Amino acid sequence: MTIRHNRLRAWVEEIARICEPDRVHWCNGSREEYAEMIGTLQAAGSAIPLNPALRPNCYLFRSDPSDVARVEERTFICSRHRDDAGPTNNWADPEQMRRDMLASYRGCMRGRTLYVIPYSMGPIGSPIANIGVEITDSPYVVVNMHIMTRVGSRVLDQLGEDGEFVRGWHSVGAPLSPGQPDSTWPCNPDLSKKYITHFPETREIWSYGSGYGGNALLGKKCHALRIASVQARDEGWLAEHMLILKVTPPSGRPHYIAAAFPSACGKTNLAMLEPTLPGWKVETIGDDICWMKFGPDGRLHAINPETGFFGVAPGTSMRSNPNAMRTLRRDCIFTNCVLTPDNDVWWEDMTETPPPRGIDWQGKEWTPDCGRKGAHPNARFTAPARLCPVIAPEWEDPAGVPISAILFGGRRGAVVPLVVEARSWSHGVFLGSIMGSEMTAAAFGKVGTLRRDPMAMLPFCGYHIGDYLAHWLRIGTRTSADRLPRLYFVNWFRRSADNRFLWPGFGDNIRVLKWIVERIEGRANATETPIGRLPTPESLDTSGLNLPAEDLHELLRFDVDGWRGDISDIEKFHASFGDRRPAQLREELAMLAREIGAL
Ligand code: OXD
Ligand code: MN
Repeated sequence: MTIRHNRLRAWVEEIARICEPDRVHWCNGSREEYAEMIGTLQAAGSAIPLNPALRPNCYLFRSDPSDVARVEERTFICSRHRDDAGPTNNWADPEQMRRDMLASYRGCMRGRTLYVIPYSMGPIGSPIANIGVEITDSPYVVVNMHIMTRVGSRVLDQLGEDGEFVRGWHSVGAPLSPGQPDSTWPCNPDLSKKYITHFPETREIWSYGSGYGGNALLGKKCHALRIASVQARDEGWLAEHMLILKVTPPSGRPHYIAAAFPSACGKTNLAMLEPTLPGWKVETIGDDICWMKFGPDGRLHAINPETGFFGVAPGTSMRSNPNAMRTLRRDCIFTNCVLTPDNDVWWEDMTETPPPRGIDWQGKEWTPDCGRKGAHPNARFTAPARLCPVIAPEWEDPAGVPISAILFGGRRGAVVPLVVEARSWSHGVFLGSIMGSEMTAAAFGKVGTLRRDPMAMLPFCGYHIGDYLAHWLRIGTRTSADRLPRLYFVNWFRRSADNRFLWPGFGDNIRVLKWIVERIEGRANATETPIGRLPTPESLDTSGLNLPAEDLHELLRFDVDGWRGDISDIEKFHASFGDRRPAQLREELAMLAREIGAL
């Protein structure tokens, strides 16, 4: 392959000099390359082929037990000034970090191949898309990037001789000495040696020691969120942790909705929802990341920068997400799932009856009653988006889709009602800034405690969170109010006094989408409250649900005592932004506090 881009070629040569790989391979993105790479992984014992009669062209991988998820404590934003990383990121001095990481990178690819992956986030040539190049020594990363992004020669053509690109440098950090047998999941098992580092000013990502998910597939969280959020701030657009869906009412006029939820709150399920209301249709544009730019019509137009779904497997079932299950029938990669006796995959809650036995994610014999989970809670599928039976035909439209509404959601057992409409853009930004989730797994804090997660960007915003919210407020001044998406706060997880979920969720979330669409079209009623506009009970379609009136009342109740209890926590959280706390958010909070007598 001739590389016409001199800066790119020189960068790859420099990295090869430091990492000392045995070979360099430029990825062309072809199907043959994918097959060849899978062949290599199979020969190494890393890729376990699944039963071709049940799941053709699908493979299972098992990670090292030390390398199973994103590592937030080892994720760094190395901006020149500490203040630019803000209170929600780990900052490290860029020069010191470069020195430390260079010491790790020296010779780290010995015995391995260095792969160069040119990729496009977004349809190639779209004015909303952006190009990156990832260097990696992991063929597992290559095959996953093939599914998750647009890879190869087409991207190099688009880059031309001098195009700009985000530089991603990844190594699993496990050099091989001559004759040393490789492990099936090479990585550096020592957490203190893992680094997921971002240099926002120079648009660089340096990742070392982990081969898992967002740590290693650099197009996703590192590029499309942390680096892109900085590009978006500088250039006046939005790079967000949001799904994008298309909802079509019986009348036939579709709306496009984006929605931010923290990790593991059901974004993929909502993106592929199977509506329970007759005549309503939901199609998917994306399930995790949304880039939005103003179009010539003054509206925000969104693309899904990815081409695949890297979804959490446990909990995915024909009940929770039938369209995901249908997507997973062929050409997929599974990581850390159970291998069943008939060479298929399984995970907790996939079926009511588990397989009688299997091999668990650690490669050990497993039975449902052995006391251990078979799949790791963060087991994943990597699935091509084009295989989703409800992918919208326009999902790759380079112009993007015009967004009518943006939802902010979290997992709150109390306080936050089922749905509330913001009064204005700045009020909506306020609601987005206070969203959060009660922890269900100990991964990011104590179970049951509330982790505030503004716009679901807490682990993904590449700069100061106060500046990020100020950027959102500024976006609201860039066009006329009627061109901006309407903003909503949603909560599927509200519980009763006896701890039942009050809302059925899943396919019945269409009822909330219906109310939102009818609000946008000026056809649904709402009641003004200090936290925004709540549906009147009759305006929410609960037909056929058998939802007790008390439950509906509770779901749509403005819980004044609950909100009073939240005020000081919100104040503390916003105060942590220091002098970068936007004045408008201070005013929104003061107004809420005044109205509910919490001052
Ligand atoms: C993800 C996440 O993997 O948000 O999408 O953690
Ligand atoms: Mn995510």
